Amino acid sequence: MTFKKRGLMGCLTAVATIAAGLGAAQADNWKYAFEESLTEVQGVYATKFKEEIEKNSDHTIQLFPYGTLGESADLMEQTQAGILQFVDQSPGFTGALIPEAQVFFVPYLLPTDQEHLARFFRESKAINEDFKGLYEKQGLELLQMFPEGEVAMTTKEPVETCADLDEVKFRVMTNPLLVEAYQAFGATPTPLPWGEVYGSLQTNIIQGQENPTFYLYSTKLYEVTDYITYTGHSNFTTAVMANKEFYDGLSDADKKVVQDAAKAAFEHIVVYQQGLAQQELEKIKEAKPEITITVLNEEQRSCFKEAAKTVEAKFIEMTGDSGEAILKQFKADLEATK
Ligand code: 6CS
Repeated sequence: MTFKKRGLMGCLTAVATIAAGLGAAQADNWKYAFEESLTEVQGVYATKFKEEIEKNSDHTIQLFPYGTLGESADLMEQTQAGILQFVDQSPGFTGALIPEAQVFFVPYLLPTDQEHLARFFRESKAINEDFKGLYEKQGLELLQMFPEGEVAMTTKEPVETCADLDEVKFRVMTNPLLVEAYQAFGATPTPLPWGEVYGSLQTNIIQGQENPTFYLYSTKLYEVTDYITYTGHSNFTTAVMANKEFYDGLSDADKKVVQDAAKAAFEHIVVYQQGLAQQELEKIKEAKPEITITVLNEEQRSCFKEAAKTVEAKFIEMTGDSGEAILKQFKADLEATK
């Protein structure tokens, strides 16, 4: 081989090496923040998502549970700025950003039956198609929405009807429609970030709040309230999303890995939650035997159901045609997945 030939071969080898390098996926570390601890529902979802991504790609996921990067509003800012690649944020905190996501706070819209809910979240056009466009407008790629369980009210005094909420300062997430809902229920709604809830109950700044049963136990809310009341008016929903610019920049193969991981984590979380509320309620009773747990009957629920009509009208007033279309699709999807 002449020197000239060896030179050409060398060049070709170098070009081939660079080309192979470009073709191979780069292993990245992606940051994913959520609003709960690692062992709570959002944490269990995030852990499964991480496992799936790391099993099916060279990428790694770094998880940031609640408290490590600030409150929910901070997590959203960091995701929109591209500091975080993934975030789990409940529509309870996304209301001002995506008003249509407040549809989850129209009372008695979602069923309490967990199997029906799972089918709805899996198959709903509103959830899986319509909401995607609304999140996109805010620089977010919606990956998955999922339920976290029926919401219960916890208070310092018994609640058997709307009249019992009179003069009760009731903490809600920072969501305008949730404020409307508790106003319609007769309470004095008090929007607060999560970090202020336990202390505000302890110091009597507020006298009530709502959350799913597992969270009442894991965050020890039963220590600072004496009554747990199931009115059946709401199911806690959350949403996992990616920064859109980041997501759009992924290869098709990586997009598939992300989508598949989101779906696998959804199926995992549905099974994980079977019986969870009842189990955690038993633990609350064990920790605080004197707690009063009440499931309101139909008659007791009637004033809350009546109030729901006002809240639904308010939702349409706040969101216009776009919200009305989502609401209509929601109802159709709920009917279709019964
Ligand atoms: O009430 C809240 O603010 C919180 N509740 C739950 C179930 N998850 C996170 C959220 O911050």
